Amino acid sequence: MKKFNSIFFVAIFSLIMVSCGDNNESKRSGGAMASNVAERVYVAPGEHDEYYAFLSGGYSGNLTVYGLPSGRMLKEIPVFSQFPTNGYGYSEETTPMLETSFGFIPWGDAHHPDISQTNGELDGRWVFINENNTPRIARISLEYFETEEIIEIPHSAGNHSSSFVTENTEYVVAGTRFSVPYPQEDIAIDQMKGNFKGPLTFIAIDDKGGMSIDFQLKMPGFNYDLSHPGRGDSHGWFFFTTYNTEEAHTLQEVNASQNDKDFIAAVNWKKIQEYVQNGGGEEIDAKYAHNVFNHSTQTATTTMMDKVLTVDPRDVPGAVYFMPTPKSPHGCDVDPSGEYIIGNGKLSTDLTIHSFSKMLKAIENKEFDGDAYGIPILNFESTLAGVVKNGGLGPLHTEFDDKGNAYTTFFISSEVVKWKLGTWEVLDRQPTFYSVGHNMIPGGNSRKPDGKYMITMNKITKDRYLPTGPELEHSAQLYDISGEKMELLLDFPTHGEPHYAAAIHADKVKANSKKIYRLDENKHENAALNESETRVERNGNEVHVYMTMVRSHFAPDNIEGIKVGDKVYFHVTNLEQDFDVPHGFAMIGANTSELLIMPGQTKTIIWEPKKVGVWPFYCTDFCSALHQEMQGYVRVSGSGSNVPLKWSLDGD
Ligand code: RUQ
Ligand code: CUA
Repeated sequence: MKKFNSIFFVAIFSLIMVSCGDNNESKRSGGAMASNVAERVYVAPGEHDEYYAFLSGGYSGNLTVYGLPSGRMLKEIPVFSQFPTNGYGYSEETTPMLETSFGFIPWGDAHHPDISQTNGELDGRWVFINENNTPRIARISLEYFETEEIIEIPHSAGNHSSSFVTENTEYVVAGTRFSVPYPQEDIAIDQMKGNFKGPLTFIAIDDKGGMSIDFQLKMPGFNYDLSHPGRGDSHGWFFFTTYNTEEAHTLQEVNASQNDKDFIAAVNWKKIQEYVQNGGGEEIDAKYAHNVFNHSTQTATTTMMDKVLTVDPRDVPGAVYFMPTPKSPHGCDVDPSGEYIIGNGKLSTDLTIHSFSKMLKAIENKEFDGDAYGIPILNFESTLAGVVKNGGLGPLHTEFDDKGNAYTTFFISSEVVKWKLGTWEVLDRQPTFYSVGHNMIPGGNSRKPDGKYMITMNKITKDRYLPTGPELEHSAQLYDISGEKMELLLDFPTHGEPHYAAAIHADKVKANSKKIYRLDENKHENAALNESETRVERNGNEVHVYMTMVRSHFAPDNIEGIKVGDKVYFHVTNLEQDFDVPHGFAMIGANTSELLIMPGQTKTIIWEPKKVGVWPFYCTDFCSALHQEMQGYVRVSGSGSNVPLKWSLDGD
């Protein structure tokens, strides 16, 4: 019977994949319809898109910025992975951003971007995104479109039910997907049940965006898959889906699907906040990195933290409840009013919708069906608002528009289904190509969603584009959702695997977008702010080159007296103060990436010359008609040589 379940789903899945493939041919009709659709996504040359969309880069570790409706990729922002394009994670200034308690980690698996909010509306200050593998949360500035801060989440494993933001950006939440010993210890894996825990971490955000772990809630050892904050009346609560409440430690595809219902955990974080503000909780050891990029010194620093406050939910009565939710729910979505909490039971065809107001009543009336590890389980019927019947197969995620409709993705039946909040009737369904994971409506996780566009992020690309060998990029699709029926407008390839995205009207961001780094604000300790400050200094076998760049030369551009075995630091400052005039710096044989340096910015790389000779360096970014002339030489002598240290530009 156990085996039958998984075989059954594989069979359905393959059937559907085949039929999707067939459908696709007939969808490719051209003609008048197609040109009308094309106009609606067409952004003429020189025109700007209406929305910024931030797509998770998944296993690229990064965040990509797209314009909607055009689907044009505007930028890739490095977050958790080294990025040779601009030297992030390679330059001396940025390597601290990738420090962790496990040491330097050059890669991450990014999942759920979420935009900061004020009064339940997107405010366009920051994007937060979680790293799943080595649990971390990053904050990206929407002035610089750069990663400013990364905090590691201790005691967590598979940081997946993250990084969702409360209505006034009080907290960003990071929940563990894998239950683990808490704190970690050496224990037999089959001792999991009852011994492992599922910590949920609440990270406080200050008004400059600064992140600090306020507390960790020591929940039972279930898998916490996704989460969303309450809003409106339910502001102050946070909801998490769980699966593997069976606490199975092996063959989870079968063993974690035994219980008919898992839970949505409802967490009253305001109550816990009060509890810890009054001295509640216990400080325990925890080693985690907190990395902050300072825009004034243009340098990141790492602080290793060693304590975290842990709260046992049983010590805060009334703070945590479980709502039974059928069939291993994945997505956990809260509608714009804050009244409905939607559980997407991924092994089901139905959606379960809980009511926040009924939940409060059930709590008041103590309508419990026992408890799990001391946490009350609310009676299923008591919190149930309704069921969307036969939505599709394999529901994953739900987003909302501004007209009281919800849009749920179905992975197995490869479609997105529109249904009405309150009546639960299915209004429309459209195929996705293929096997959609998340969908996203701009503002969909806020009180004020936009009702114009939706994108779906699909897991399988197959035949949608020209074939590019076995490995394909994933794919997003843009739908017009302003009418009664959803209408597919556009396919566009994405980068990595986009788990979730967040989008915001461009007007809320573009005016604040920085154009340059101001030289008069450059407090980098190794900056040369004009050519007269350039120099080369030797300290033992360490050599520091303080260099500038401006169209179209380096100062200095000739350096002699470097020896094999030296460690040469190039501290390079771009003196330009015009928008969009970066210069690059690349040194032959350097065991690192180039530097791409923005106007007013200073960056550093290390070069350890290994061979005697005269070695060139050059600018990597075509910056002027004389870009090819933007180059220089370093003379490298033998390790015992006494060639004097000397540097020059045009003989000076
Ligand atoms: S997940 S396809 Cu990482 Cu958000 Cu649901
Ligand atoms: Cu500077 Cu090319």
